[in-house]
Amino acid sequence: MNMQRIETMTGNYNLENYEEMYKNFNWEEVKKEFSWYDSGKVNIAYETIDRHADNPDKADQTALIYTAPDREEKLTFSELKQKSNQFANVLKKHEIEKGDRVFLFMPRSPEFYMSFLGILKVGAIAGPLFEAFMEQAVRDRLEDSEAKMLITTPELLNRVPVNELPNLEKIVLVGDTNSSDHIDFYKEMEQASKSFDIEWVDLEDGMLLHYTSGSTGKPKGVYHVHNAMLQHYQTAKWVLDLQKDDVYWCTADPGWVTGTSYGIFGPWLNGVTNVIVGGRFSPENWYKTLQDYKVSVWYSAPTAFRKLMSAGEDAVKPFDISNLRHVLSVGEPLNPEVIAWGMDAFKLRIHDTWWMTETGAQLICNYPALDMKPGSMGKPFPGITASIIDNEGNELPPNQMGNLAIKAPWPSMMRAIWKRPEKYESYFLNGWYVSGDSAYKDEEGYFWFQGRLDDVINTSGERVGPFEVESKLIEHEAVAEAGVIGKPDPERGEIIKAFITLNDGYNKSDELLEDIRQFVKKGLSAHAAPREIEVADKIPKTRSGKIMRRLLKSWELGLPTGDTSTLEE
Ligand code: 6R9
Repeated sequence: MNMQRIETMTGNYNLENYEEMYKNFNWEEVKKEFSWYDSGKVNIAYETIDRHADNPDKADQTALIYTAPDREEKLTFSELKQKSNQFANVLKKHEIEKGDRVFLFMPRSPEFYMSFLGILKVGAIAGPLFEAFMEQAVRDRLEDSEAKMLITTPELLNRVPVNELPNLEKIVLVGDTNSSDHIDFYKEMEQASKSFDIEWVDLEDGMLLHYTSGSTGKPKGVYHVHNAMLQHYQTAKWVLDLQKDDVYWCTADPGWVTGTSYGIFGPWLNGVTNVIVGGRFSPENWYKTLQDYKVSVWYSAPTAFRKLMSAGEDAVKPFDISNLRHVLSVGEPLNPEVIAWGMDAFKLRIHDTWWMTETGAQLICNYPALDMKPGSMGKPFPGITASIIDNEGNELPPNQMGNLAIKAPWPSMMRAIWKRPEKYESYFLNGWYVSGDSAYKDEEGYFWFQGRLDDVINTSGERVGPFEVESKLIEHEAVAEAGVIGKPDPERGEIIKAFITLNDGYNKSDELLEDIRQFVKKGLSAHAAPREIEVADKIPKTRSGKIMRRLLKSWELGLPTGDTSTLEE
């Protein structure tokens, strides 16, 4: 197979001629697809669910298929409308109002989606959290957002420091509970009316806060508004290529932006049946899901594809996955060898897409009707101007590496970093949004990812800030100082490696290092716990006291150390 270029495969795609459309496209045209174009009344939850529920041709179509080892459930658009209305009524009863932050901390389940949509229907701002988060991670996010309500399960409640969060007035528990202090989800849902008057909001009103990591400071709240629907809708149509009879599966958790933009909005704005899988990953489960639900469009991540790849071709053979017609990837570089494996295993191309929590939706993509160059992220979505710029904000010619930047704004762009205007401003230069990724563009306009320019770690597609891990490490009684880096790993992309120095009286031992690892795992989350910990004599720092992670990385990889003039004595 020619791995330099894989030509487009035959099919009837929503976007037939990318180049043509790129020249002519205008976001204004997309607005006409929505009811608010005439009515002036906007709510993304209405466009996502109710619009289809109110359409006799679509009302009884399955919107959500939930499958987990112990549970299977299907909801039509009409049922999902009613359930989210009921939850919106529960929220109203408990005085949740427009603009309030309501967080969700629970596993994927039908209740998650009812709640999430209910939050949007009252005009409040939803904050989804990974179920894997431990106390510190939960606290940081609820504290910063000043969340008024949390929806969680009785099992997860013990990771919520309820008494230390003065703004957190109410807790909804989903599951068996005898608690009289908290709101019982099932009981209140039963009593709630199935009709609800949606809170109509402005396109620029907030709807979603996703916390994500940078290289410094605590995780930041990336703030998204209802207007993002324009891009969720259009990218799901042209990049995911969603069509009327598709069954779509996005493997991402809604704690990650992919799990909201393309696990909720993209598919449902396009009225497509959406498969949601709970429980743990195993190659057999995944192939069985593709087979049993006749999944036709599948959006996943390199780390998952690499796991399937290492399970071997025999793992896929027992399953009939012939309904699959379009496969996509996001979150980390998609290795050409994974694409080659996909051509073998599925007889399909895996389409890489590039975007970020801050960008709200896909920006640089491979399209079904466009030739693919394996290793390239593809070309900018119509209506998006992408470029490579230098540190002064000047555009660079083809094949020169620099900052991957996007002309601001675009419909789904974040509108703020919660309570940190200066942080928000720091993303922009000369009218460009600067991504923090380095890349180059070739003569044909394909973009090629090169790496992160900051110290953010990407492990199994999860974005982890070294500062958060370092802060946790030094809370351990044995740890004096810590520096954390991403170390290249064939399956996970990167793993987290920590360098630490020990306090007096502590000696290095396997038990101690394991204890430290567990400490981070229990405090933050499993994916933030360092896989490797190395005891060092000293952590290199600049004269101003900043940890020189770049130097740690060079040591680790045996590379030249470069400029060390700012290294402290
Ligand atoms: C949606 C999402 C964003 C960072 C981004 C980049 C990396 C994402 C990628 C990719 C290479 C791709 N990234 N997609 N790197 N190729 N196709 O991933 O959001 O969690 O905020 O991560 O992930 O470094 O800057 P988020």
